[in-house]
Amino acid sequence: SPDSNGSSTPELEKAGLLNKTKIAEGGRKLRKNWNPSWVVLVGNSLVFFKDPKSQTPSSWKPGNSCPESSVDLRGAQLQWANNLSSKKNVFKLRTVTGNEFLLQSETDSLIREWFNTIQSVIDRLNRE
Ligand code: I3S
Repeated sequence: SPDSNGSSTPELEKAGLLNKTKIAEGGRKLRKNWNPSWVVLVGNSLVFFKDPKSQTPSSWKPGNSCPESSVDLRGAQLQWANNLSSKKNVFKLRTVTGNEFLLQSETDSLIREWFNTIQSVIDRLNRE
């Protein structure tokens, strides 16, 4: 919806620290490289930031750091993927372009919240 500047600011749905690895690019398998990532769900996108050290969910503002990459959630698929890792609490996100990411947290409730929130955005986009 239009903000006070008259422009449209997408809603910040969620932000937090997750472990992330990209496992495919355009359908081509990649070698895993797990790293902590500051993950922000805003509008129709999941945005990944490096250097999450100084971040907290309440202090994060769009524009105060440079995104590493961004994922369009339209048509994306989400599934639990504990079969794809020795880590617990892993899910896989696959984009329409065939990019695949694993996201993980040691905290059960936290990863479930992320899964449900991302799925609800995907569902909303599927209804549009
Ligand atoms: O699925 P994989 O190949 O067993 O994944 C593990 C490896 O990628 C490993 O890296 P190297 O093979 O370069 O040493 C990573 O360090 C592990 O974290 C990967 O497995 P997990 O189970 O953590 O997703």
